[in-house]
Amino acid sequence: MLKGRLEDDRMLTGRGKYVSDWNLSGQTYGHFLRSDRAHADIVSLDASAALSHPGVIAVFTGEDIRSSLKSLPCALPVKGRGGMELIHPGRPALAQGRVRFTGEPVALIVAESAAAAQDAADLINVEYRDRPALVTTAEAVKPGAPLLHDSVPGNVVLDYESGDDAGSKAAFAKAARTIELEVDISRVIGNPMEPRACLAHWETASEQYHLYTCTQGAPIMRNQLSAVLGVPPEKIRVIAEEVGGGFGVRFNLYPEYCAALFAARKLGRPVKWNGTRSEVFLADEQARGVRSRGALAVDADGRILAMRFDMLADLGAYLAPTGPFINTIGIVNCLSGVYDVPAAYARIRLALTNTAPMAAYRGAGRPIMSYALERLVEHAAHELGMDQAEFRRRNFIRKFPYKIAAGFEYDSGDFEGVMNKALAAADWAGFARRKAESKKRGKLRGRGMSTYIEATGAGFAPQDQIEMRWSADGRLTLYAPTHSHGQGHETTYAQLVSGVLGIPMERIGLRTAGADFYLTGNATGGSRSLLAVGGVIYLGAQELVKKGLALAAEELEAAQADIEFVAGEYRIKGTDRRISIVDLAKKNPGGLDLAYANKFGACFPNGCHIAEVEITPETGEAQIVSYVACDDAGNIINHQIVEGQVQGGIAQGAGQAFTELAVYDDSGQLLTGSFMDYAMPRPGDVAGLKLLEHPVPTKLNPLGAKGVGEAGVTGSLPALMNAVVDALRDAGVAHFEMPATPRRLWEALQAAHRKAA
Ligand code: MCN
Repeated sequence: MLKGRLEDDRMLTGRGKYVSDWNLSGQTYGHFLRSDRAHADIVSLDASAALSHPGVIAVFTGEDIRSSLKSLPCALPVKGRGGMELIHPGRPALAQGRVRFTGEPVALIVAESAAAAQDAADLINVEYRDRPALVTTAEAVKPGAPLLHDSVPGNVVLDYESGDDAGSKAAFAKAARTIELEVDISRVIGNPMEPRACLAHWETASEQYHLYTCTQGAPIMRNQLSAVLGVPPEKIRVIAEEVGGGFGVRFNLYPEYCAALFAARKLGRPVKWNGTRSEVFLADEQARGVRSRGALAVDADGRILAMRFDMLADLGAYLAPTGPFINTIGIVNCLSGVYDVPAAYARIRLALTNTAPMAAYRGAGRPIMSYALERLVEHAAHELGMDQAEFRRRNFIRKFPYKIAAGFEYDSGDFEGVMNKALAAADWAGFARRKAESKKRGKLRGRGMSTYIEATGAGFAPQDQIEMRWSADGRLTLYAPTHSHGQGHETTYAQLVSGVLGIPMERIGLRTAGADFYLTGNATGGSRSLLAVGGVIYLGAQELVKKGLALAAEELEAAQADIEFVAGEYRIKGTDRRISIVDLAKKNPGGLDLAYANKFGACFPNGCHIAEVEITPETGEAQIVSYVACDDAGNIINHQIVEGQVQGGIAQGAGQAFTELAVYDDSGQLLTGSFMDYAMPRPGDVAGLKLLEHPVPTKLNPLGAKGVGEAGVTGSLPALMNAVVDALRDAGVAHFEMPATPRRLWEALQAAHRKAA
């Protein structure tokens, strides 16, 4: 077994190729002029001074692209309440007549150098007529609120519902107790290490668009670009090697890419654009931003009879391609969590505001559900005077398959087994003692749990295509649609293939987004890469062995039935005559290459996370003092990578719980537009994690694996905030919303103190 990952050496020694490392001959440089206001009409735009600036080649505006580029796409495979269709108001690559969020691209300046393009942007004179900005969903849905788009009445693009409305209402009517909790799932900014960038190129000979960019997967982005550019996806290549983080915000295409491709074709020269960190803050997709009112109906024995959620989701100023999906199906695919509750119902209104468009961020909807539900469940246990673990135990699903009210079917799980392991590791029974000990040191100690579940895997494309190709020196290259942006696919895919073909992992490479090959399938997202594409690769490798049998039979001059494949070699049974698969591939150039496709759908990883935090009342500082996560990710292929994924996910949950928050002021200016104001989690914030595995293999894919890339966030967000709320409860704080920054904690404690006095 390798130490570390195959890709580590390349990345750690600076040999990784990121977007800004690509250069094409004759390339130009782009810079985007962005709206400096949240909502305004564009009265006029004068680019003449910019055009005469030295080095400037062209300036493109919304009017220039109007007849050539279509709207960025967005669709939803389901309808809303009463058959309501999603209203897609359209989104131009460059603003047309009106700007709707601070940071929206207004013009693309193309010059011989990046500096010249940037300087010229200052010379463009845009006259705006301001309109009132709607910054919160509460304002946006108020009757009589001004409209962001004339085509969207009430600023609501979809009024969605899922589950059993009538059944849950009936159950509430006969419940012994009903318990409610309203929570705010705060708005966050993804912030991958590599800011967005692209190199756009029109290849005249092949009549193809080439887009070098940071992507989570070429096929999806190609399809989305096809809708904007009006050419078939086959005429587009999305090219990437290293991608410096994705976290969901590198899944979709962006307006800048469309404008750059338009300019490259128009000018007959490649256009390179390197975004800045400020542009990440302003114009990357943001996420979460959902207010949820939840209610549980409980019988006299503490059994949950029904649950209802009423959510209001912020989709920003325009629909990001996957924004509505994430805020509907992405939320309800685990409606009712790990609990046996047939009568569950959710209504979700998708509203527009004058803020950056919203879509996926690690978890893509599931952390919204897990946060709304697991905060509610823990609150209910407290209200009922029951131990949180006992309340959950009483309500766990125990029989599989289990169909939830939203229509999705959980295939497997052992929720009680998972929780028992976590309880033991967290020394659940010893909490009172630890709390008393903290109190002696003047600290408030709180404990929180979550028993989360999430859906991983479905994907939009009907199949995932892969290829395997041998080179003359006997190396094998895998081609896959899912792009790795930190998850270590090169290593785990190689592990799978090495296991079947018996060749060293180091002799297996991975390519996922190139100009010289074309695969259809799904991008990396929904933690599906291993279970779905890994599953296809695993079966593909077995197909390859079968394919080689015929060649081996010829080579060894034996009947296929007499040949066995063992440890990378075709052997005539009972003799010493053999040929390795590598030698066979070398002798038959192209003969052992393979194209294969298949699809494996959603399955449901789950886990129990238990957090303990200590708060220092004098300063409001909160610290995680104990964290146990027991996760069921089915069969694990690479334990080290999985541990890293869970750890990273927990760190992202901690970021949102304790430090991160995207804040717009009343006029729609982003106040948290840099790392000075937007605090990312730091390594020490999540030290000393105890990570446990409780694999319950799924039968839904050949690996028995469930996804894990997002599980850490889905579990940690509610567990951490439940712990914070628990610590505050003793100090008389009745309600507290994320993030638990020192200042917010201190203010909440002071307010409670004053109230008590
Ligand atoms: N794995 C495994 N055994 C399992 C499950 C997974 O060995 N039972 C391994 C896989 O082979 C893979 C890794 O764990 O190397 C994650 O696999 P998987 O759960 O399939 O998730 P994906 O690879 O599809 O990654 C997607 C997920 C998402 S959606 C986001 S967002 C995310 C994330 O993963 N963004 C990340 N993890 C990230 N990690 C880094 N470093 N950077 C990001 O941007």
